[in-house]
Amino acid sequence: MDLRPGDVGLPLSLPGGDVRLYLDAIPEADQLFQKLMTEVPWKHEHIMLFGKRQAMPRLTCWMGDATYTYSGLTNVPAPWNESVQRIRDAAEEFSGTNFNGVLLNLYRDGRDSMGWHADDEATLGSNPIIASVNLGATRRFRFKPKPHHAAPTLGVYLPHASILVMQGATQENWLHAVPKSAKNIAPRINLTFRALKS
Ligand SMILES: O=C(O)CCC(=O)C(=O)O
Ligand SMILES: [Mn+2]
Repeated sequence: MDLRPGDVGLPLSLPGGDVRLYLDAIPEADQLFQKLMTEVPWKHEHIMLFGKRQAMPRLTCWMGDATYTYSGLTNVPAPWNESVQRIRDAAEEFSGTNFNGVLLNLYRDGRDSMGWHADDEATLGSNPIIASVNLGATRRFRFKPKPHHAAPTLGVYLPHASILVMQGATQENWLHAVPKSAKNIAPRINLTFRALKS
């Protein structure tokens, strides 16, 4: 069965959260992946961690209508790119919401990663809807309850052309991460579409 926009998606069992996975949700995903690899102005940013300046373990790009601050980094937006806009159309259809920005991450190989965090910046408002689009290599995505919630950790593999929609109180109750892998993993691009409040 193919899931269509408007379908519920495969719900993940996350108490106090609402997460759904849609498979094969991006038309022409192979081509779009290749285009994003070359067309996006990828940057290798540095952040301050425990008082030390450290290179982020991935390449990033913020695209959207407004400046976005996360992890102490103020990101001036790159202009919308046509391929990203096509992916945004699919993300909007499946999540039933409109987005005005997207954070793109390029995981060059298994050594690239993203640490535990929640997408809970004030500018996203309460109970934000985030549509996370996956292109390229499959990576393991993990959820961990915030300390006051005693629930098991959950891992899900996110394949090429899938969309993971996180909504409801997911960001309030859960952290998520993309761990490093010792395996030889090909590049992966993830796009998290967000709606910033003005
Ligand atoms: O790469 C991913 O699947 C997650 C990215 C993410 O959590 C973020 O950009 O906030
Ligand atoms: Mn996130």
